[in-house]
Amino acid sequence: MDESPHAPNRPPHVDQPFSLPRYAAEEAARRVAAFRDVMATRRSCRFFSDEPVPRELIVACVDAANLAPSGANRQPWRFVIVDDAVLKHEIRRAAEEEERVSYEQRMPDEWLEALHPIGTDWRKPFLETAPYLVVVFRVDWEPRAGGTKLKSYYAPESCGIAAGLFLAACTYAGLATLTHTPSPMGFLSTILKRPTGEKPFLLIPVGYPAADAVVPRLVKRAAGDVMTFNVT
Ligand code: IYR
Repeated sequence: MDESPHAPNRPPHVDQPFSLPRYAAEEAARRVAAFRDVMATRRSCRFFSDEPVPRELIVACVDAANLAPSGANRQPWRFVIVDDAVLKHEIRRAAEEEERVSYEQRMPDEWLEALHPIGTDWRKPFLETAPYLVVVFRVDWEPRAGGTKLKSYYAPESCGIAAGLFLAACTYAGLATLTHTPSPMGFLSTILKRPTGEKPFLLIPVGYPAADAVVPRLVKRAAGDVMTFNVT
């Protein structure tokens, strides 16, 4: 009998067969380029249409994001979808209160200068215009029976990957997104009544861009400038 070369590292319960579709090199390159072209349409949008978006579409995007790899497969993210006008209003009010202090007192000049090309300020009307505010919470631990805590591993990395997949899924569906980080974001835990083991990670307004939406003329660095093979 042939012994698999993997056998020594393979515990008996790791037994589900795994394979992937194999593409010819040209077909693989075409597929990547098509994905890249979809992602190139994504811009951080601050001007949303109030046109409604079906809830099923957001659910489908979360379903895709939820496939992200995570530390020990704990899936340490929760996606809280806000489409209630009263909650959106409360979130806008609280975010603008923090952002006003940040822009006027907390952010050093160097940071404000870095943001100047983006054109942001403390006003966040998109928090009420966008049909959805998707708030990603990072789960640091989950309460377990008997008062113990089930710990997450690599929660920030895991949430970052899940949020990235969510943005990609929205983009693929033709939905505009913004990665908004009102700071500090503790107010989201209060308003959305989240348990203590969860911390707000990212606030993502989602919807269609307004007909007159504009974005800054940003230039992305070429991939070759952010990549290197082996030692430089
Ligand atoms: N959180 C603030 C400031 C801000 C910070 C960075 I870094 C940005 O890329 C954009 C904005 C805000 O949302 O306005």
